[in-house]
Amino acid sequence: RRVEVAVAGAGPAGLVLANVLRRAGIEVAVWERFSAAHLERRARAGLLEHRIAGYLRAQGLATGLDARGSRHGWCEFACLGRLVRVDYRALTGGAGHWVYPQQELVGDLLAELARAGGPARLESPVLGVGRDGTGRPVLRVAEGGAERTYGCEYLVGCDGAHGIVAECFPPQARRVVRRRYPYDWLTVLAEVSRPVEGVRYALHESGFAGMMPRAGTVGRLYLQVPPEDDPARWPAERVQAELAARLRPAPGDPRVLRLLETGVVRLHARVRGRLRHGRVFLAGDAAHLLTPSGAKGLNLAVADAADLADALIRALRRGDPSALDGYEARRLRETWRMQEFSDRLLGLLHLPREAAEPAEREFGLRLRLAHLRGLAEPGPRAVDFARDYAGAG
Ligand code: RFL
Repeated sequence: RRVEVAVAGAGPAGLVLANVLRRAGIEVAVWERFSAAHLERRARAGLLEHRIAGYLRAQGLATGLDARGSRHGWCEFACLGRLVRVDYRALTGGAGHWVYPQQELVGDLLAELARAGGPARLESPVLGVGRDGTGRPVLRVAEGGAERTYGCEYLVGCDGAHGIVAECFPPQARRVVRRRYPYDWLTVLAEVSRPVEGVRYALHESGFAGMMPRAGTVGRLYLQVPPEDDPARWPAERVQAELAARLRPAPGDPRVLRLLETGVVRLHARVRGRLRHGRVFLAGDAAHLLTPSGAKGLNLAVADAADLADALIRALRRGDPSALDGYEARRLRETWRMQEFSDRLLGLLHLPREAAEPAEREFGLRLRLAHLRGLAEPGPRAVDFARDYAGAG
């Protein structure tokens, strides 16, 4: 059994890649370990950058986004009783976000792929990767209870942060650089009293809290907790009280009514040194992991897929591998740009661990408030931040 391009993982990266390749007439197959029901329930990201929405639209993959997504273009920072609003859509001349839950995008992309005649092979995990005598990748997959082998011209690992494709790289190409941040976030999906219209970041002496829009009256909330804290120490009432204390909703602001889902994000970031080994490529979270601070992970995953789709089409249809040869360098450059921004934003949102005394904590907050005010006033500093935040290049 053979396909031209084999894709491991039906997340946003794998599904965008497969859809675009199929539209170009390339024979592509996607293997995914979970069922459609599981993928369409898995709530994660929800903010799509302007350029990513534009790309999906240009590829004919934005019908659901255009029908059910909403636009969003400002964020605000609560600090020392002040609220500083950054209208990044205005500052960038129109580069706002689209609010559209990741699981709905994944559902749309699965449906589009099926419509294009090549449905994803769900509940079919990739078990291992090898090479044939010509150096072409060979996959071992479990399909319908049987183990099968497929050969391909190119294999792309879009199998997320714990994927196995990257593990087939030789040890020297498996190097990863990483940072563990000295805090974690409780992450909560909650029913809120009214739709969240913009992102709110709260800088507070007890720690950071955040609220991001999702569909309708569902919000994504974040609460800084000490690293490796036990989630059992955070019952719903404590989470709600702490969110209210840090976010300080004014009358008319969305209030948390009910917690729907609670988890912990261990805040770390990492980047793989190599995104390519021979005919095997990595894209999305399989290649790099960002903290959720700047809402970049999903966008970077789709941007990787867009770049790689274009490069594979050139290689397979025009016999020109030059774009594939530059893939790793282009994506690493972009990844580090996003990592730098996410790291900068985290530094702004969290007080340093050394600031233990109240006076030091207040000093840290006052510095941050001064900085935030600079981001809200028209000028080069504000425009730079807005462009980074909106992914406007
Ligand atoms: P995914 O979405 O993890 O998809 C990988 C897929 O591969 C499958 N898989 C396998 N399939 C077959 N065989 C195997 N051996 C396999 N191993 C794994 C998995 O089942 C899965 O379906 O990776 P992808 O496509 O690279 O997409 C990345 C994004 O999902 C991720 O970056 C974002 O969700 C990150 N993220 C956010 N990003 C944003 O841009 N904005 C946000 O607001 C935002 N919020 C978040 C987030 C991630 C969160 N998580 C994961 C904790 C909020 C949360 C809570």
